[in-house]
Amino acid sequence: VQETGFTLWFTGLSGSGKSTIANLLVKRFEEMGRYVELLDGDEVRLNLTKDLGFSKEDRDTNINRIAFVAKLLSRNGVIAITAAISPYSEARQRARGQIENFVEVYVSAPLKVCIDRDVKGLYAKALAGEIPNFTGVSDPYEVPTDAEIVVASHEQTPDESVEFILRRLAELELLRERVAA
Ligand code: ADX
Repeated sequence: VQETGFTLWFTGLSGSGKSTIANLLVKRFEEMGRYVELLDGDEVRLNLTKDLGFSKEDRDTNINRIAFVAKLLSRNGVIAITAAISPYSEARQRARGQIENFVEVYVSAPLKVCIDRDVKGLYAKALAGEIPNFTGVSDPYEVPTDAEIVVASHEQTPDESVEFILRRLAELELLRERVAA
């Protein structure tokens, strides 16, 4: 029996914790014996979308390509997890429209928290004007209004976010059994 595939579409500012939570989820799904593939923003940009920059047009193309791959995977029983900023709601809506079991996960963290974390040191550069069109600083981030799941990464640990997401997926009947917290 093939399991139900779905796409967990993470969205959130750079440094909000998308990749951290997504990587923990990959482990959990593997432990459940599921096929899972993570399309992480940075890794995708090194491969599938190496030709793209950060204009709105390029970001939209980036999202469209990720959505296409996620669609192919999840319709074959795989859990596809995407973790790109995906700042534009229209592009996210397009992805939602073409993927059957689409679950949007908004990792909400105030910009100030992401700036303070500055995991990659990019906010400092963006604030100094060294990186143009930086999301949250000099480029928009359109906050999701219809995300199935919202996790506040400044108010809970990554593990707590993971448990919350797994519970929500059980409620949405995308995971067969309820996972104990
Ligand atoms: S998206 O907008 O197209 O979804 P994506 O997640 O692939 O973005 O890439 C974002 C990552 O690229 C950031 O986490 C950061 O490491 C890096 N980056 C480089 N330049 C920018 C920029 N101008 N805006 C946002 N992120 C940038």
